[in-house]
Amino acid sequence: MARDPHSDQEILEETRQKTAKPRLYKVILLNDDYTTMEFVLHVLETVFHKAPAAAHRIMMQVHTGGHGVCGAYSYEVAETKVATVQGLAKQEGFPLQATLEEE
Ligand code: TYC
Repeated sequence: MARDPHSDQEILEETRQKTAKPRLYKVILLNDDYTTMEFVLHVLETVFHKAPAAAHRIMMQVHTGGHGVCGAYSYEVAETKVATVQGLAKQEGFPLQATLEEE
């Protein structure tokens, strides 16, 4: 006998399968020897909307530890922020690099 595609059981299964976890991606800033601290602070305040004290903390974390997290976003937003950082750095002639990591 064919199953009724509109039975209660069928509808409940469909509801569960459509619940996707929103995946977040960390934007990581990498250290280098040439980008100025001032420029990194500018990037953290303008691209990542950090207050001056938070920007300073993250910048020093990158400077002393090699890398630091700027924030976590949807894939599209994170990817756009990485591209924006690289575009600004290129404009100013700095080798500053940013990358993505799934949370
Ligand atoms: N290390 C750089 C300097 O001494 C500063 C710096 C900090 C560079 C953070 C990149 O992501 C960075 N001028």
